[in-house]
Amino acid sequence: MSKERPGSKERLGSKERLGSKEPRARRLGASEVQRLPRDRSGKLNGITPPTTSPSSHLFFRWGEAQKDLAEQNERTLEQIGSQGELQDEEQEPPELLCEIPVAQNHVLRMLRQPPLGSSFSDWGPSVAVCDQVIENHRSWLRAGCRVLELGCGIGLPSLVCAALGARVVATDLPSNIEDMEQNSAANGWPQAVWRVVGGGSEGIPVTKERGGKIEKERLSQDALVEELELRKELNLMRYRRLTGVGPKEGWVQLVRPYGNRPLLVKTELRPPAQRSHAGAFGRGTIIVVPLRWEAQEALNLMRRLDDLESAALELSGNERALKPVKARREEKLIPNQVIRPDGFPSLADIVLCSDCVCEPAYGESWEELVETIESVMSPDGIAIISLRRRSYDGIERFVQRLARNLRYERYRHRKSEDAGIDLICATWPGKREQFEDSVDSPRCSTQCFNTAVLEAYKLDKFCALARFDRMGLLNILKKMKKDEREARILMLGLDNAGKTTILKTLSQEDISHIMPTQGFNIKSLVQDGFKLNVWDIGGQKTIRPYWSNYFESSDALVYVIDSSDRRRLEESGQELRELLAEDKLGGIPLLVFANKQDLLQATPADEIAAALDLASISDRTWTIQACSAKDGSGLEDGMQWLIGVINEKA
Ligand SMILES: Nc1nc2c(ncn2[C@@H]2O[C@H](COP(=O)(O)OP(=O)(O)OP(=O)(O)O)[C@@H](O)[C@H]2O)c(=O)[nH]1
Ligand SMILES: [Mg+2]
Repeated sequence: MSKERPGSKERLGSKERLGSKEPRARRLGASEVQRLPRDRSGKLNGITPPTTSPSSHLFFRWGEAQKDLAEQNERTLEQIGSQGELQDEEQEPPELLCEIPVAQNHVLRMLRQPPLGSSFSDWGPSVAVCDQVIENHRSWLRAGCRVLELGCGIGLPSLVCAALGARVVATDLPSNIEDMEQNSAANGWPQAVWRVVGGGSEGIPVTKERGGKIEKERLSQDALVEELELRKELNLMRYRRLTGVGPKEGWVQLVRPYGNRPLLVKTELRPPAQRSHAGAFGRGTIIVVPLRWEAQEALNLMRRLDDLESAALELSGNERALKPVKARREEKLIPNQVIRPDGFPSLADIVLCSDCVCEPAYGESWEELVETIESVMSPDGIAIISLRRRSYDGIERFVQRLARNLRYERYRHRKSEDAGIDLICATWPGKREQFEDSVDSPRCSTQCFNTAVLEAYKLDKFCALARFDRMGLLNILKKMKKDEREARILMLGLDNAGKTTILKTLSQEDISHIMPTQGFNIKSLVQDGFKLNVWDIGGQKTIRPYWSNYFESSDALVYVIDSSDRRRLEESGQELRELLAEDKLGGIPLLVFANKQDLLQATPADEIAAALDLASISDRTWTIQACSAKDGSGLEDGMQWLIGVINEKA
């Protein structure tokens, strides 16, 4: 099985780019390779990087558990062999990989159809992950939880989870994604899906044979179909219907012969998962998507999936299919524990990752791997990670990084009869657990605590925020010992006012791709030897109720107004008045930024001051500063003023 295949070194290179982001995730440089220990003949000593997969097709079949297994296996293998879908004459016979009891009297048989000459043989890490997830989280899978596999390769864990009912997102680098796409398609999770967009209310015409007679029944508008054969030059496609109504299979035209209007368009939508009931088994979904290990990108992916899933549910008219799971999970999360405004994506309940840490092959890409896991793992989710031990593998450093924010259990995987695999199950720490400990502990300096918080909270990661219940967060803020020359600045204002842009401009970061803030951003700005920890909180209406969580221990309030938006001036003034009436913000200096002054229609700062009746504020020092976050004007002046008044107060 494990013949080394020519060219497998090149293939290694493609997985090595997992999470590639200069300079960390990279192949070792020539000089570093030279420094690695070698034997007398000059060969690298003891380094055995993972063999990444050449194509391998995985199938699964349901079977009856009570039947004679040997006989059953033989029959299943024969069935696969006779399908002839993916094999030619010379191909190796299919091979039974594993059997998993999944429901009453049912086993799932995972089979592999190796393409000619394929050498992939290191199943241990994937099997270890499957084992763990099935043993401990089968009910989650069957309830349709969301699973994200990172670096999926040929995707054994993804297929197993989807077969049990989970909504799976299998990800790998763009260059590695083909194997998984083929495996998904071979198992009935089509990846080439089209949606009927033409034909009006009657739908589009279908023929049974190519060029044959038009059927009576049409393919309904919005139906999702799987592409079986595409003949673009003939403007024809053979399809299998996945949702909607109409003939199950047939030929359709892609665009209307006159006028060129499309009748079908390719889509990322997938038919919704069917949840399973006790004793039965469901059928999940698999979406295969390229993903580099990068926190924000992964979070964006989650958001996109939410949209796709709800669109698919709507189209299938089966909106209730997933609601019960969601409702139950959210009920558990909401009461005063976590802050997840509407519009925040549902994160991954289970994150899977097999054999993706090996420094000789992938460099330090584990750093991005951990960041990605942190950004997508739901507050009560779990990450299951298998690690094949190799020389100089970097696994200890990976685990140390993981432990910075996550709690984990680690053990040797014995079931795979392979002593060289570690399994890690990581979760967010329980309420307060980790961070309060670290604040109280003499071993941990404030400095270290600050870094941990900043690490966890960079970007707009609500999943990280969700780790604290309210009290937890407030206690932490109270306990943070403040340096005399350090101040905590709270920056608020309506959505779209320009808060995040101001923060980024002040810290000289790129402002061309700013998204509405879903959680908050913290930045430490150093000015005149003074450190300003600025908290920029999202201003959308759904997030405003959470502003009060951040009032504690603030030294100043910066309130940002979009001067170009006269219509919302009243709303902005109302929010400001409410803030000024808050006890916890009592007496602290107020800086109002009249932002977007670079726009022609901007209202001048003095008019805004008059409209907001700032002159009536008598319980604190305040000022209004005209500024533009776009060109930076006025920002420094505002901050100078702020430092001046905070210093005076101190
Ligand atoms: N012309 C101009 N546009 C600006 C200025 N400041 C911000 N913008 C734009 O206003 C939009 C909103 O900016 P953000 O910084 O995201 O606003 P925000 O207050 O952080 O919004 P939320 O995160 O939703 O609370 C972006 O498109 C910015 O490019 C400015 O000074 N001039
Ligand atoms: Mg913002």
